[in-house]
Amino acid sequence: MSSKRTAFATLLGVAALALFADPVLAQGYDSTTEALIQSLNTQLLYMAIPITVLVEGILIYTVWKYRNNDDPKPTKENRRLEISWTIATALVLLVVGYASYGVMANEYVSQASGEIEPADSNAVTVDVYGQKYLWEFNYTGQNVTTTGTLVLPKGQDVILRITSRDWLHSFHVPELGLKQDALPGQYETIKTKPTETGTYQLYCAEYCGVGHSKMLGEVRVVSQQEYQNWLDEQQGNSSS
Ligand SMILES: [Cu+2]
Repeated sequence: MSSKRTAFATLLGVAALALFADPVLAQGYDSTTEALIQSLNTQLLYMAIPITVLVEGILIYTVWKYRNNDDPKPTKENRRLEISWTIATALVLLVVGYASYGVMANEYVSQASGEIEPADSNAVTVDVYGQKYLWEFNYTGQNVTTTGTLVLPKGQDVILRITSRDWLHSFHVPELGLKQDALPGQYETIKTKPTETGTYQLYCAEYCGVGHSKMLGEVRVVSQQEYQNWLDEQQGNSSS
């Protein structure tokens, strides 16, 4: 019994650790969105590993112990054991639910679909159009439109309003933790904040026709100053 208790205590300890781990350790991540998703992934992994080891350990032990048993008997009722594993399971599920909700409900992970935030004046807002077989970016209020390359400033909130000009596409930048379907006739909103400069691959993640595999783009995250210069340059070009 005491070894079982130790196992359950270990499980609970891990659960408690996961509960108090900071979900927004943005260091080493390329965006707030990626930080949230990856840290949730890590927390769930740290919970799943001991559970897997425990279950597989009991399985292997049982198979080995009763390998020569020609007269198997059903398990007798063991109320303490049953109560223990019911409580342990409930706690594990509660922690998974709590940790997941904290991330899924975060504004950097789930924006209400179609919700527009013009009041969020600090954010860079870009309308993203998917079409066979390219991505177009329209910077709200800046009179700047680009194709294939999305330039964003580091350390500033970004709101992407994603839609499609023909049929289904999906805006997917794995390294920034961004993925959102592009649907004709409606806007889906992503909010994020890039935290590292760099160039990130953009894919279409919804099979959309013969050119699907070439429906690529690039997200370039640059410093605030570089972004401002780039914007001025684009505006200079478009007015000439
Ligand atoms: Cu596509």
